[in-house]
Amino acid sequence: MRAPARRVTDLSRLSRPASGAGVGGWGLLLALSACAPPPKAPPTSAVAATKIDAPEGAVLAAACTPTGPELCFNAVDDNCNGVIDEGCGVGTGVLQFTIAWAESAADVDLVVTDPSGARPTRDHPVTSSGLRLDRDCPRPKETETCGGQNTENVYFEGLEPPRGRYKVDVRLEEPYGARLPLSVQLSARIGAHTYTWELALKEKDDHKTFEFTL
Ligand SMILES: [Ca+2]
Ligand SMILES: [Ca+2]
Ligand SMILES: [Ca+2]
Repeated sequence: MRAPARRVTDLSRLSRPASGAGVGGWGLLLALSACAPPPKAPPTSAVAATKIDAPEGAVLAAACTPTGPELCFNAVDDNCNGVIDEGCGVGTGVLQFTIAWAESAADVDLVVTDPSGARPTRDHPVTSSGLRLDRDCPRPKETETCGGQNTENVYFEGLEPPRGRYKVDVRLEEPYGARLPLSVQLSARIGAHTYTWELALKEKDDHKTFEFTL
């Protein structure tokens, strides 16, 4: 992947007039200021993960195999376009993390922690950095937003996620009698790359963690 070209203007190279500069010097500076283009927003730099620590015992799906049209709420990029569960009303961005599991009774939690240690929760669904907890199921029918599926989704709302270490934790909150080990699909979209793992959670509070650095 090629990083977009960066245009950097080093303002420190523009020399200031000496204190004794004459009117001509100031006039030149004013003329330069009048012609200078307005300051631009910084370019959106490439978002790519380094130092990836995969979940223990999980196997990374090395290549995406298109299996047909995108299916909703299965945490799989079925059509291999790099976006997970698009067209399903699920939020996505330069960072997106999605889990799904088939055993309907169990409750699994997806907890994403940003480099400052902040994490979106049900009570505070957006961190100050812009990570949003977008789907959080299962939950009571009246507040359910997952079409009856077991899925959770967290994504970054802006274009420039903070740099540093991220932690993505998948925890079996409560099996509620589900068959164990519980199989959970985890997909992570980081910039132009999508990673998919199949996790096996053995008992209540068992969890798998995936870490990376931006
Ligand atoms: Ca897709
Ligand atoms: Ca899908
Ligand atoms: Ca949950």
